Amino acid sequence: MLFKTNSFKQYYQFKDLAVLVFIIKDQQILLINKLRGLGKGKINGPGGKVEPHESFEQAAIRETLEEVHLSVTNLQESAKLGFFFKDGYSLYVRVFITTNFTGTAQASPEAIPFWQEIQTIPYDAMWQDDVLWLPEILAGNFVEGLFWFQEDNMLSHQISINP
Ligand code: 6U4
Repeated sequence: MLFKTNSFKQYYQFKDLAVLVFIIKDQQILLINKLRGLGKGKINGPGGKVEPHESFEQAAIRETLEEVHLSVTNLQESAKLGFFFKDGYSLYVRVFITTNFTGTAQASPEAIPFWQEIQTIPYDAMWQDDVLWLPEILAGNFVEGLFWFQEDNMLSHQISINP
């Protein structure tokens, strides 16, 4: 499948499609300790791969419910990210932000959720790219980014930030 990243005006092919969801409440953000899958052991937002015949938004709602038992609505698409790994794996991720949810965050076999002050997001425990784009989308900007990784190490990146 091919996707166009508008700012970079090139086509790329991705092995998998995925989503990330960041829920904001007052000055806090819902983060997870990821217990399995890609990025196991890191802190991230709820998310995961898009299933066949599912939209990105449907995947975002499903993954958030499965991983932290919260029902989210009014998802705002905030970033489109492409990740290319040296071993040939590639992942296209759409990132959503919302302030609308119901329920109480609860752990699952995939994630331990916790509320974190936005001012003290633990970027050192997250994927290396997160510090480049998460502050931007939290400030209301839209981000498109391409990132090249060797396992956990970011080798290079291109990023476009749009108000
Ligand atoms: P399985 O076990 O395949 O069902 P699933 O939850 O569907 O798991 P998972 O967790 O492997 O899929 O999906 C990948 C997740 O990792 C997505 O939420 C995006 C996230 N991710 C991968 N690379 C990332 C990176 N460099 N920066 C980032 N999130 C990344 O912030």
